[in-house]
Amino acid sequence: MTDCLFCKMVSGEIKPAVVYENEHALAFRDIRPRAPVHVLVIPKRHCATLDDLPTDDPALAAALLGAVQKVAELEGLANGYRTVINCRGDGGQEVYHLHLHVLGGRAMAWPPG
Ligand code: D5M
Repeated sequence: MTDCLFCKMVSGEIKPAVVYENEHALAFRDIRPRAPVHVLVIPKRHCATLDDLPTDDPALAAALLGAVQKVAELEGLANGYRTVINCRGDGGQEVYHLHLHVLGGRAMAWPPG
């Protein structure tokens, strides 16, 4: 999608601080970090929300979760981490290109706000 911020990162029009990528997923540092480590994992193909993730393409979901595992390894999150997907309005989603937040480097509180 031409007017999607995160699609521009996939195409290279905007250059994020890339942490990891595989065939289907790109991981880069969040511009407004909420923890010492805050990385976003996105699908390279445009999906607006979690509800739009195609369930007929299990390789895509597997690649996203595999990228989360790889980010945790690369960022040294041996003590654990949190993965968050904000979905639409009540979920607090701001950018409408599916992304998994990977937060770590400190202990997380529960429940989230
Ligand atoms: O989270 C959207 C996230 O996207 C939020 O944590 C900031 C991040 N963001 C916004 N613009 C950028 C750029 N340009 N680079 C890196 N990170 C960015 P949401 O779950 O939609 O609320």
